[in-house]
Amino acid sequence: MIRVHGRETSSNVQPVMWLCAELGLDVERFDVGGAFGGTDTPEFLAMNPMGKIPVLQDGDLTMCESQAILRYLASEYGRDALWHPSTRERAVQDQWMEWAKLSVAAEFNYKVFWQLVRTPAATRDHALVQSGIEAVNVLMPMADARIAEHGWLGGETISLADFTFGVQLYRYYTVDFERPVTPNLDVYYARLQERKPYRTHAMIGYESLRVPGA
Ligand SMILES: N[C@@H](CCC(=O)N[C@@H](CS)C(=O)NCC(=O)O)C(=O)O
Repeated sequence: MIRVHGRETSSNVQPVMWLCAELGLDVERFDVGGAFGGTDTPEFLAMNPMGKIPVLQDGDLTMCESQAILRYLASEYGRDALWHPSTRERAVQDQWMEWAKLSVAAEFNYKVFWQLVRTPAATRDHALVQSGIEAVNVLMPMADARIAEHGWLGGETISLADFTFGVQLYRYYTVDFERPVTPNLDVYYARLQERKPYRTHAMIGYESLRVPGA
């Protein structure tokens, strides 16, 4: 039995839970982090000295960092296409997986979403929101073009790149701001929603994260 430590509202926990469900793995998840607390106990810090979620336990393996966890799970339990056995094919999947984290999540999640939902309007950094939106206006059309050409972000089949990227789309499409026109991305998001594991683990409401006055 795999154990995942982390609240379901965490955008770093969600891709891990979504992947576990897609792979049919038996998982027990523990509510840790945010309002649940528990990330500063000696027991938790022994698992992750950074005090961050998610933490994965699989037998005698304990690890953190969501991207590394996804790679581990796909390598250990995955179907080939998710994390391709060919180095060259995998390199492209990996590139887009990192792009989704280091560009899309950094700009959308940590600037737009964080400021609009997790920061009171009175202390909101409007310049930061604007810079995030400007970046999103470049990044999402890039994803749109990539999906139009290949069907999925990492290539012709669903891969880990789609887990890192796709998990951000529920927030992206539901937070109130003006989005660029991306017809192929819209269809891709609709396709993701046909997958039960995606609906269950990536479409998690975030009202419990909203701060008063946001
Ligand atoms: N690079 C790490 C980032 C982990 C991270 O920042 N997790 C956040 C939640 S999304 C966290 O632990 N925040 C403190 C908390 O929820 O209490 C990863 O990808 O796993």
